[in-house]
Order: sequence, then C-alpha cells, then structure tokens
Amino acid sequence: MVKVSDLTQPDRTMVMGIVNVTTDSFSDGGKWVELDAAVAHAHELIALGADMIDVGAESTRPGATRVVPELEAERAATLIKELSQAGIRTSVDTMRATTAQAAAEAGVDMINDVSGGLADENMYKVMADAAIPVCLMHWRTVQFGDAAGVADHGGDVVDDVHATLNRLVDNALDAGVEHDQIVLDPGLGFAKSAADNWALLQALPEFVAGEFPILVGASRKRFLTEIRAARGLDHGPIDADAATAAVTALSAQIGAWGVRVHEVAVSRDAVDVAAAWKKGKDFS
Ligand code: PMM
Repeated sequence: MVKVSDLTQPDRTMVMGIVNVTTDSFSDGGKWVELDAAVAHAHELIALGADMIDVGAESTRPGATRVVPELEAERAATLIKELSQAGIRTSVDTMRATTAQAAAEAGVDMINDVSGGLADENMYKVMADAAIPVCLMHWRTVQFGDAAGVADHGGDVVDDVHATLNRLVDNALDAGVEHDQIVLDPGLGFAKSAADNWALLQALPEFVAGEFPILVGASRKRFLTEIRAARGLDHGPIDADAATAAVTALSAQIGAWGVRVHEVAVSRDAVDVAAAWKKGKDFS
C-alpha cells in the first residue's frame, strides 16, 4: 500500500509537473499528444526539478469536449507505463474510473480526480482497490467535464470548499480509501471567480492546518493572467509563469504539500528558496 508520505518531500513542498496528452488543454494542449514528445517532456520536467508528473489525457478547460473513454485510458496508461518503467513517479489526472484503473495497472502512484470522485460512481472503489494516494479536488458544478462559468458557492467560497472537501473525504473513507492516502485540493479556477481564488489562497493557512496534505494548482490560470492584463502587458497563459512561481513560493512558505505546475524550473527554485528561508541555511 502506497501512502501520501511516500510521495512527500521531507523538507519542502513537492513539485508536480504537468504533461497533458490532450489535444485541447488551455495552455499546452496538443503539444505533447505524441507519446515520444510526452515522454521527452516528462524527462525534461524531472531534470528541471519535478518530483512527479501529472498525466492528463482529458482537458477540463471551459468548452472542452470529453474524450472517448477508451482513448483517454489508453493515452494515459501508455505514458504512465513508460514513465513508471523509467522510475518516474506519476499521477493520473482523470475523472473516469476506467482510466484510473488502467493507470493503476500501468503503475501510477496517485489518482488525481478534479471531481473529487463525484463524476464517476465507480471512482471511489477503484481508488480504494488501487491502494495508492488520491487527490480529491473541489469543483462545484452541475456537469463535470466543463469548467465554464462561476458556480454559486453559497455566499462564502472558503466555507463551501471546507464543507465539500470534508464530504469528499467521508465518501472516500467510506469506500475504503485510507486516511493517510488522501490529499485535498481547493480547485483554483474550477467554476470560481478570481475573487474566489484569492479568497481561497488567503485561507490557505487554514487548509494547510487541517488533517490532510494540500495540493495547490494555480499554474497559468486566468486569475493569474489578469495581473498582467491589468497593467496592459502580454497576458497569455505562459505569461503567468512568474505569477505562478510567486504562488508557489507563498504556498511553500505556508506549508502546502505540493504544487501542480507547467513550468517546473521556476517553481522548483521557489520551493527551494522557501525551504532555505525556513531553515535559515543553504543547500550545500
Ligand atoms: N487544474 C487543472 C487540471 N487538473 N488537478 C488538480 N489536482 N488541481 C488543479 O488545480 C488542476 C488539476 C487544469 O489545468 P490544466 O488544463 O493546465 O491541466
């Protein structure tokens, strides 16, 4: 049985590099769809300091159409098998139990479900049977698969995320997932306004002080591109890499378990800075 502690970095925040083998992810879609390119990109991210690779084979970007289940499972499992044989730790970013199952058979180390297990009635059982860590993310939506729009979080987004994550944890525990296999994620950008995202980041210390390790996924999201847009600068997803690294540094200082990022090098620098800062000593 693999536990979250097996993936935890002893003295610092864990850096998860993203490789999306999709045709339409909002920032890197289409680029890594060929297996060789995806494998090479994953190796590059590891060389730059990623601790594990999050493999996504279905985009959740607003307006995305869902990938045929068999194709998603095959794309994800093929890449995961290749990486796992090369000794690279992986997670699978999926809302489908069949894909999670295929990934588990291919040697994946963690199941990362942006629906928190709610999109597929078989997911919690697959998670429990796989006996590996799971990341349960907050996403309030009537229809999983499309992150468009801003959901009604009942007045206080922080309260809603706390309450919903608690419910997801209960679901997972009831299905047999172990307590020390659960990571939680507030789900930045998923049906949330920029104000919602900032409120959640402001509340990050509360989340980190809770019972479960916290993963932060801010990378290249629109609320970060808005910072440069407000100053009239270029503000494509890639232009948000510096803001992403700033979120990483602050999340690391607050004690987040991990960050999920596209541009690994700067975020790894940021977590190393936070670690050295905390210790008051260097890395030699
Ligand atoms: N964001 C995206 C996809 N998967 N998983 C977790 N746990 N947390 C996130 O914030 C998250 C995620 C969307 O970003 P992408 O399309 O660039 O992968």
